[in-house]
Amino acid sequence: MSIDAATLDRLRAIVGPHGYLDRPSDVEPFLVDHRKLYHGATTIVLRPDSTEQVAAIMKLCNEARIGVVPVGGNTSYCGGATPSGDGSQIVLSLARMRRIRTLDPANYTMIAEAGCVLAEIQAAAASVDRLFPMSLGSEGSCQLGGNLSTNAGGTAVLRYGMMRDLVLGLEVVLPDGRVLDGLKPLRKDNTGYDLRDLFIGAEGTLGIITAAACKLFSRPAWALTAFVGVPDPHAAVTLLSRLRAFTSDAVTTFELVPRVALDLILQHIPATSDPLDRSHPWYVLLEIGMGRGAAAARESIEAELAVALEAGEITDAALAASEAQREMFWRLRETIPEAQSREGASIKHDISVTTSELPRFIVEGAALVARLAPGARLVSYGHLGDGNLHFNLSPPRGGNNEEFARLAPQVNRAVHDLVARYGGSFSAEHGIGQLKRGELLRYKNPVAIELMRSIKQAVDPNGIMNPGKVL
Ligand code: S2G
Ligand code: ZN
Repeated sequence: MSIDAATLDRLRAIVGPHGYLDRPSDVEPFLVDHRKLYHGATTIVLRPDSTEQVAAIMKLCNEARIGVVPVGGNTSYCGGATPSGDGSQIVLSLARMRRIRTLDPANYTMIAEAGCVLAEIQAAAASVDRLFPMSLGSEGSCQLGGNLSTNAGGTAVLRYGMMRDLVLGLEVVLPDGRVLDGLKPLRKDNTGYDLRDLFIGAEGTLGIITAAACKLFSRPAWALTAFVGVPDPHAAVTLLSRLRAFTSDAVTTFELVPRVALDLILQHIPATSDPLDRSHPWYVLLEIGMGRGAAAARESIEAELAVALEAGEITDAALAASEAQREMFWRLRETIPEAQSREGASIKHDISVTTSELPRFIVEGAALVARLAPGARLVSYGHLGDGNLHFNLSPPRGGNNEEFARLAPQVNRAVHDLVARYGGSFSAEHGIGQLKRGELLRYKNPVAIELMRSIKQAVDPNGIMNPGKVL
């Protein structure tokens, strides 16, 4: 069911000759998701360069009942920005809306448009000696609008929170074309329901985020970055508490890395090496950042790590002595997804439980997957400080990829059921998209589902916003 020619002409007229793609080769990249799980179809990718153009597009599509699939950098993990296969939907890319509208260092805020690549946002903040702390592997291509629509996490959540915590206000185009201007960069504005939070994490199913008032933070004058060996996740949790207490919560990053992940990286990622001279079962990449006034703290933190060594919480430690070494430590964490995909198929889980329960979950989860996928390698890594693990499996060494991948539904169900028994979440940071709609119905509180459905009906009564995603 394709879109009629007259409507397509009206859509092209709204954005102008540079504002759309309709040659198959130009459209192709928008039809497949980051993990290549889904392949859709569309006649046209619209690339508006203003909120007014987005509003006119939405008004027209709402009247014509045409589904609209918003897309940013297309780096999501759940197929949230891929159109259906029947060609009935249009794709709306925010990529041309990439202005930094205001920078206000004294107010520690900036207003930026949805198409800004995350790295551009970070650079704009740095240009006025401020920090926009969202940091994740895809920061060179993911866009602010997509980060907001998926409530992205990344590796600094422990100290600064997720996207939801980094934004003061949004500009959103509603399905009928009205513009919700909520861009006041105020930390305090208690005037009615918090409509901003409705759209953050909604994955484009309620409206199109076109700009955001972002919080900025002080840039740390120095960072202590360490890659430490730990005996087990329990010791890592104890170490985290020690360092949070010692630095009064200046721990920015605390990422758990199992030895099997390090082996995959050393095997698949060029120019990497093991920073420690012995092999350890588990590692933590940690980073602490402080200001000029706390320069002396660096030595006392290093002394505290020695105390942790005495206490058996760490078994060895490498402290970055240069920016190059710091980047090398980070590469050992950020390239895990790439190393895993080079190794073959992976059965993925993006789960969270309380940090205190996480070590016990890992032991129980490992026993579970050993039963269900004998010989598979458990690559359980990630944001320990957030209780968020990427509890991923790689095939047995030399195993058959297709045979292994066929185990995914059964393994996913068993792991998610275990997570539910721990009172955890089956999707900690990657959202629902189209991949996890079944899990949402299975695990989410039914009253929450009813309320989400009522909100969806109220805001998008014609169901044109990113159809088939989330609900
Ligand atoms: C991360 C990647 C997800 C995965 O923190 O690198 O979000 O399953 C992840 O590898
Ligand atoms: Zn992650």
